[in-house]
Amino acid sequence: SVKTERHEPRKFPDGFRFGTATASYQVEGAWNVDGKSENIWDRLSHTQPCVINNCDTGDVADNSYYNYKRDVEMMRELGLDFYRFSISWSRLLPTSFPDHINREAVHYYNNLIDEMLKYNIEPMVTLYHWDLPQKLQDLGGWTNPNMVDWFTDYCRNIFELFGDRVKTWFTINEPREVCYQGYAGMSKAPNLNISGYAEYHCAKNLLVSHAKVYHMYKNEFNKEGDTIGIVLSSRWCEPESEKHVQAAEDIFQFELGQYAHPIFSNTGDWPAVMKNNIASKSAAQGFYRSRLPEFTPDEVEMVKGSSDFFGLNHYTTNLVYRNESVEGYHASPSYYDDANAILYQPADWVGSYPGTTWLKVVPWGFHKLLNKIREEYNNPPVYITENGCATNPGIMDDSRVSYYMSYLAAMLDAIEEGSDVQLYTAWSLMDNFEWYFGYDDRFGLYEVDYSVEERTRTPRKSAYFYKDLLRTRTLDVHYEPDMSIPMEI
Ligand code: GBH
Repeated sequence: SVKTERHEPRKFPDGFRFGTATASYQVEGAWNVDGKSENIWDRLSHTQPCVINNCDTGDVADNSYYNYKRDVEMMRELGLDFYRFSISWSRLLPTSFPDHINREAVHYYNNLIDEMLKYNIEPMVTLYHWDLPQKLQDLGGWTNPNMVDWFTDYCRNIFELFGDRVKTWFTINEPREVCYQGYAGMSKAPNLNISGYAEYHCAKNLLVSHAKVYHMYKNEFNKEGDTIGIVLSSRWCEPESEKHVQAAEDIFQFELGQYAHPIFSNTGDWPAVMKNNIASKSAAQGFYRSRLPEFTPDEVEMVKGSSDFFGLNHYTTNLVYRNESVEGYHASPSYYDDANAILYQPADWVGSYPGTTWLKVVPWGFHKLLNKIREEYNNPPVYITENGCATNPGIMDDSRVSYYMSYLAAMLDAIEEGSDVQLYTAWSLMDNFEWYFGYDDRFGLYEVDYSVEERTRTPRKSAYFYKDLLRTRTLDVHYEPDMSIPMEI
């Protein structure tokens, strides 16, 4: 049983670190400034604008390209140990390739990094957070095996330019969202809708790309104390009842295991249930070979162990069941048909904000997920690289404060039971472009005013809470911030 209802103040382990995160397309703006070229989100938001709420775009976003000093000031107000941000490929390498390095982009990221270092805030860099150069998408994007070289070249440039000052690297943010939502589905750019096929090729190339970059870094750039790894997303999948335990296990292997098993298991390679299900479904559907591409033995070895930590983005939980009546029926290829499980959230589960329908507040799911990662993958060091929830605009975000309290408590429960969680990252420092949800869903500790050019940032109640949490290194679920005192550094 899972206990999250403890009321005494609880101290975080010594050396535990706290930060916040953002991503380039979600905050930078300046989409066509100083030589930046077009990426897949520019293309999507300009050519199919109204698939995004209010036809919003990231053209200006939080204008962090110009506001970076204020961003670092907020980090200082909060007392962050680190800040996780991503680099825009199409800004740094406008041709996509290393034949032209954009000096203005180098200048911007240098300024941001140096401003953080000046105040002892560690810059943590995500190399890829979804904004692929459009030109590479035209060449097939992550389904093209040449991406391995292209991504490696791009990362080599970043390591050469910023590696003297950055110690913590994230190769790819949420491969599952890249491949499933972008290639199989239609809820992220490039919006391909080729399920049961594209996502598996994307996944393979992406894992091999990640591993190549990992080994390049370790062999050529690594400094004392550096870590580099991948960021995986996972909801917790809870069986609807005893009868559906296997369905929940299968969906865990399809969703998280697809990326975690090749890297973190002892054997490497895809999870067995993926190989078996996709091979048999493919045969029944008339394919000459499995829709799941194979790794060569060398690739299995290269990918296995290629992450110094288990980067985890976690937000919510779903229930899972298997519909026995469709067993044996081979629908047209699709990822969830391959997985043979159905996910949903009961209507009476508490949400954080009505617009964000996918995000129900289920802290015990976080605890169970951390336990499962500990058991399944040999208790790896875990970095919580994102966690948070959305609210309406407004400063009094009590639901966010209680979300953070309950999820942090669940994390502490798992740590007490032996999970090696080493850092925690709140998503997000400030409101930003929330992909298909545009600027409707507000994830920020700071509110951003999109009606003014300055994109003024104002601390919410949750910012006061987070600041105090970081100061005391203690979780007190009865804490009430005193908002009459202005945020000070
Ligand atoms: C993260 O993804 C992203 O890394 C970050 O950029 C983003 O701003 C943040 O979350 C907040 O959304 O409609 O049921 O298919 C989180 C993982 C998984 C969340 C898919 C949205 C859609 C669920 N995402 N999910 S559903």
